[in-house]
Amino acid sequence: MFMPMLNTRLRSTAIAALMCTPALPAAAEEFEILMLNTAAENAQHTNVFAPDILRIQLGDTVTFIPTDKGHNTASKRGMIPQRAEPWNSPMDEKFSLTLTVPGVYGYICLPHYEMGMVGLIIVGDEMQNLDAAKDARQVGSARGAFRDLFARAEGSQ
Ligand SMILES: [Cu+2]
Repeated sequence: MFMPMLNTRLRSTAIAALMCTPALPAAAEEFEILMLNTAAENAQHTNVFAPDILRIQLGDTVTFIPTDKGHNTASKRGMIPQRAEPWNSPMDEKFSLTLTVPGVYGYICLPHYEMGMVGLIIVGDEMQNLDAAKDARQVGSARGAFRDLFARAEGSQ
């Protein structure tokens, strides 16, 4: 007799607590980018970041994972928003970034940049520095690799 009443009361307390929760902005999320010797879906595609395009919200954290050896991650000069901090991670180490400036971030693997090991992180909904990032000077296979990433990023807006 007593127990069902208690349960009912607990349940309504929980519902009341849910209803009183103010609308907060979505909590910051965590993402991972793998540094790989070969792409999972195509063994011909060597030295890749996976995913090579990542869309996140302001304040989210991205961790680069050294799944395979011989890679790092570094922001590319001219390819990050003006107030954003550049980065250059140690080789073969896990490396986390919390991105708090909206825009496009172009980054590279230093040893494999000219072979086209590059990636894009898009923070927020507006790619305010897109034109500047597209105009950045590239060398070797990085030129085509970034062109492909920008085309895909703009195509999936
Ligand atoms: Cu690499």
